[in-house]
Amino acid sequence: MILMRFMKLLFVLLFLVFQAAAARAEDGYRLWLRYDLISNAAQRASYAGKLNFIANEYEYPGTAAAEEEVVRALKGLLGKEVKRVKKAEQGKKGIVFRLNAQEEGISEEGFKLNDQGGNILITGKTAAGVLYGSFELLRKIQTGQKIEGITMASSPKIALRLLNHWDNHNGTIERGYAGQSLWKWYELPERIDTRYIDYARANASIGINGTVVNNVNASARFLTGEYIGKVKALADVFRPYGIKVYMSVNFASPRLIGGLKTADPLDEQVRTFWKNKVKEIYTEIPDFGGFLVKANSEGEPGPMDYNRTHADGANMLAEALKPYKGIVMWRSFVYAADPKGDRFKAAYNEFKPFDGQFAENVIIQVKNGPIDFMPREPISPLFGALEKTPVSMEFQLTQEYLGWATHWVFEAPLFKECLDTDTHVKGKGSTVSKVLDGSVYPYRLTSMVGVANTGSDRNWTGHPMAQANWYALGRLAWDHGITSSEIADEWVRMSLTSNTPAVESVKKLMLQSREVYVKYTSPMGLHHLMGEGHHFGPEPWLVKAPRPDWTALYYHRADSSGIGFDRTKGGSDALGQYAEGLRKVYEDPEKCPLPFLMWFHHLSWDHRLSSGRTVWEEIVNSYYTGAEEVLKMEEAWQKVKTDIDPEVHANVAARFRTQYKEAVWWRDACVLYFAQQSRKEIPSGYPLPTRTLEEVKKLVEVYHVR
Ligand code: GCW
Repeated sequence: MILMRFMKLLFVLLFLVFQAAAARAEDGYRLWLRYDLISNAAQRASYAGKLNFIANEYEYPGTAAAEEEVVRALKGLLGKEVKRVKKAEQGKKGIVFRLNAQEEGISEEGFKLNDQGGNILITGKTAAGVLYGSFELLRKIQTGQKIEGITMASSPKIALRLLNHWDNHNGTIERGYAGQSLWKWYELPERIDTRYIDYARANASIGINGTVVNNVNASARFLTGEYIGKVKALADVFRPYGIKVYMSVNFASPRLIGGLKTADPLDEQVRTFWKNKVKEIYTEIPDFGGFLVKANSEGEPGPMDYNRTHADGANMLAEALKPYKGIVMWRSFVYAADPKGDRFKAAYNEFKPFDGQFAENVIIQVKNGPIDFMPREPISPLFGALEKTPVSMEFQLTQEYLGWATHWVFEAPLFKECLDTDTHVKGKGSTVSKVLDGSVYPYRLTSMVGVANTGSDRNWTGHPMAQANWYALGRLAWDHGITSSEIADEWVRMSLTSNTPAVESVKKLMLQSREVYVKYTSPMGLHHLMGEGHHFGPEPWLVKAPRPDWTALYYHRADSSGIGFDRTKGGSDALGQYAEGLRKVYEDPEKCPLPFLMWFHHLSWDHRLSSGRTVWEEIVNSYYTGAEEVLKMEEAWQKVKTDIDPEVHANVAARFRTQYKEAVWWRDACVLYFAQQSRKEIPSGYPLPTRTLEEVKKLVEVYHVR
């Protein structure tokens, strides 16, 4: 009898434990759209009282996705089925959709949220506007904000808000650290993975309205009928979520798949090839967005192979796309191998002369910095330099140079640092944001893109915290005025916890994470110190590579006399590419902000800085404190353990251990190498590395990245 009772009790206990585990089990798949039951009963009841129905009187075309999302979200958050009705119910409160093409005060994709006699009215000029308004309302509920009396209008500041996937047809992802490609090309077009829908929902929730599905190092295969059919299948899934598809194209396609002998953009047959191709695409995908092109860069074909210009190439494609309102996104990431030159200057030099010569449906896509997604770069001088040609911002979400998927780097502060930089091209206040949104020059097209960090990993981004970078890109493309802290706040509340002290702790970690990474990898503006090819870990000693500007020495120029790249007038004069106001910020080594110093100046190791330390001391201090701060971050993470789902918590905790190990690797490598170059000792007070430089150099083999 007693045994029976005991067994029963044990059973009940086990059941409860399992249930609790199931309720909490979180693998990160749901991203920031978790929609778990609001745990505060009073708050839940308060929302529930205001959200009894969703009225969609005319079943406005295209609003089904929004309606389904609201129903699904409220079911989770409030634990109740919200009724779908035609007309607002008398005596009850609910949500009302309104689509009004004539609505004033918002743009095509904008929305209004208004409390109207207790009902929440979501107004859009288009179905996309209603969708974005719905997600905004849900975000307010997810983050515990008041919806009573709400009155707001919001329109995106940037028109084209895109992800760029560097996904290949064989399922691999260039610089992808979260598994294989999301796109299962071998299953398409017949089988639609439900994940494509969740991908679209996630994007729509942050306002992303386009996706380039394939790598800029493009296979011509994507332009075959077979692949156009596969891309069409994706386009059909994404359309209800306001997302257009775009493709990267290989400039040599007329030769590679068109049976022509040339891809010369001025050749009539080549032009006809592209016109026919574009027609074929639009027959399948009537709202196709356009082409992204990496031409004459890192071995990719381009118009210069035929002694033509970027403008010739871009305009030829633009002409083919124009009848369908398609666009060309032509990348400025070009740099000829010039051992005597400065790669910093290449893009500006190649594109500035063509300002005004590009067709009206061409936009030049520029990476945030002049080199290549380094942990910290000054802005590309092309921002503000092209007056008559629209310029787009390309950020990198995938952490190629930011520690892959094991280092926690919240990128919003990096994005904001760049967006808030004043180009001074039209006097004070001509920030990069204002250049991009067309308020400095009246650009016909505006765009901001992120190189995606998504992959087939269950949690999408490998590092669970890297989801926040995807989130940040969307939010900033919609409104570059939001702060990093606001973005972090929303994201943490929706993705991790609503317990305010824990939210604050995690936010703090997020907001410091990028600076910490910079400290232990690239202090004071040192750049391009990473391993060759794989771009992982430190290799400051790299002096030989297929191209001089792929070595580290090219950039840091460290020898016994000093360190840093002189880009002043006396050096490469890259600073001459900035407007005077910005040039002045960096030009004087005594006034140049320390985080950018080595980008612009070559200084002696003993040069005394505003911090009171010498250059050498500052560098050493940065590497040591950066690595130590990783440990402190890890400790702070342990303190929020009870507030975070155990699976996610353990995942991040484990990645911290890798991050620390690699931070110490960076520290030892750089400190030992620069000690050798400078012939200086590591100042007292810092523990000496326990290994020699030669030992550290071998570590890259241990990590199996070669
Ligand atoms: O950062 C470099 C990457 C390449 C990439 C290139 C580019 C897609 O190492 O992998 O190629 O930039 O942006 O084109």
